[in-house]
Amino acid sequence: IHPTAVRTEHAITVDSERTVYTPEHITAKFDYRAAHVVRTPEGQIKVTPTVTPYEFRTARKVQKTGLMMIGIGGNNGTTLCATILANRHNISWNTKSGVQSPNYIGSLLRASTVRLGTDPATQKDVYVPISDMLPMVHPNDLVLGGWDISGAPLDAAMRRAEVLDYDLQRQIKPLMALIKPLPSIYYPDFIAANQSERADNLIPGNDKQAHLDHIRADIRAFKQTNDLDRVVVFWTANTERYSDIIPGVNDTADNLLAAIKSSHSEVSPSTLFAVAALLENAPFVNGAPQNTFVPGVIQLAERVGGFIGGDDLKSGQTKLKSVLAEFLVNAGIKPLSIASYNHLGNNDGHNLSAEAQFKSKEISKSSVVDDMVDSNRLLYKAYDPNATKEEAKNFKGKKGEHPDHLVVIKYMPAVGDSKRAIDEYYSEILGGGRSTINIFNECEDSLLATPLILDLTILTELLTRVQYRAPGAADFKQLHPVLSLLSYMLKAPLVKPGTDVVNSLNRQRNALDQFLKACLGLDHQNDLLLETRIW
Ligand code: NAI
Ligand code: DG6
Repeated sequence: IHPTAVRTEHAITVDSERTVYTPEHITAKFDYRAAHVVRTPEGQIKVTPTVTPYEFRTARKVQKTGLMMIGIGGNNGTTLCATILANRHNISWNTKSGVQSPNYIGSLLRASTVRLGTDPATQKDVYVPISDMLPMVHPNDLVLGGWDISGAPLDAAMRRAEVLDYDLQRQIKPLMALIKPLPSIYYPDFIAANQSERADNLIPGNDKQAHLDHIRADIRAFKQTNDLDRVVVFWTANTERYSDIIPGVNDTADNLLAAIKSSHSEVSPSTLFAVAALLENAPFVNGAPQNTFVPGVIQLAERVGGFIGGDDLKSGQTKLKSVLAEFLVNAGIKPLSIASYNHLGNNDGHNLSAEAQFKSKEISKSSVVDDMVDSNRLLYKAYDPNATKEEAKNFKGKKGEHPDHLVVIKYMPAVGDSKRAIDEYYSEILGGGRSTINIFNECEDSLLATPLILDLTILTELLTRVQYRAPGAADFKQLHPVLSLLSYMLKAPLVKPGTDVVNSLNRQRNALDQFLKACLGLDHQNDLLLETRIW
């Protein structure tokens, strides 16, 4: 499905000798200010401010971009395609409460703003859409395609998903019918057995090398047929079970490529897609929780200079948790337990009703408070091998003291895509007191997830066009292959090996804002608001 034209507009210009515009690039000097913190043997903390001058260079031409989704026939895939088509063709629809126009609400890039600075005349803050910060793909311009083990064309798949209003489905049906999922790879062992009845659109055989070659050819053909500059490959298929990490099989890039050649049983479909994408110079994003990015994939990405991002879309319950847990810990309140239940009735819920697939989701949903707990050793004791039994009674192994954290997901067909999530935060307050916060959150799962897929795709395309030059370096370089700047939209962010994960939603958002500003040579506009504090 083709968009009509590729846009070129870009609204913001920075007026500074440190930011240079040419027809091809925006090049900006940026001083990265940080601090080195050292604990002396006497227990003192010594802080040394640091300033490192970097340069960022962003190619101005937005690439004509295709989005190839694995699982395009699922709830997310069909909702995303219908949303883009409705926006592109300006299709409004009747609902019981009136006429609804298409929009991109829920997209950080298309529906949220960033504070640029202050208007000197009015002293008022000036906010702009994030999408105006740098040239970015407009979602309406994405060329859509992908694979599904279910061969239903997207009009039928959309009906099966039961997400969109009838009147939208009715109008969009002819356009959706034009999108037919490409046959895909199905290794039944990796997803729930209850998915087998929809698996009717398969690449034949069991030869994993042949499967890899097939997927690579699909990506090349899609790129060529649609005359694309860039393809982003996106896993929005069923959650898989974790793959075992086996030395000699998936621990290095070479071992993984050899394991594919010998059709080793532990190479999952998602890992195979990731390898295919990397070998075709297509960034790969994992919207589900399984460990697609086995060490061999990360090494391959580093070797070929490809881009990867993941894992698992952070849409509702976990997004709220990454705000609330931080709020409590930063307020000096100590969560003792977090209990998260949800039930849902869509096909994702059906797949997650199997133990191994639930386990993958449980892991990604559980890791989200770890860094907040680690940040406050006043409230939570660090692991100490010499602690007494009494002192260590709340230790969760090497994690040290940590709140109890329970995640439960149940399949409830009747509620369809409308997920019900219940959370209890039980915390210690002053003098041994207790505070309990209960949250009941009801949301249409795929309507929250779809804008995240768009944001991840659009940011990924942008990040392929940004290069940096470190002090003293002769040339500009691309960013590290692991795109941790995508963390805001992801439950268990993949980060550069050896670096820490940041789960706090506020910090993730700040990092993104600051990065976009750095590309324009703007210092981060912080909340000091000095002019409002002084005479
Ligand atoms: P879904 O079950 O409706 O769609 C998944 C699609 O993947 C199905 O059409 C299925 O036939 C297809 N599929 C399975 N294995 C495949 C393979 N090897 N190759 C190609 N297609 C394959 O699920 P939904 O709701 O669209 O979610 C998709 C994924 O995103 C799930 O893994 C889910 O856990 C994850 N996710 C969803 C969120 C949401 O709010 N909807 C949020 C966070 C993550
Ligand atoms: C139930 O937890 C199904 C899941 O796929 C979630 O809907 C999805 O992962 C979104 O999770 P959260 O925690 O961000 O709402």
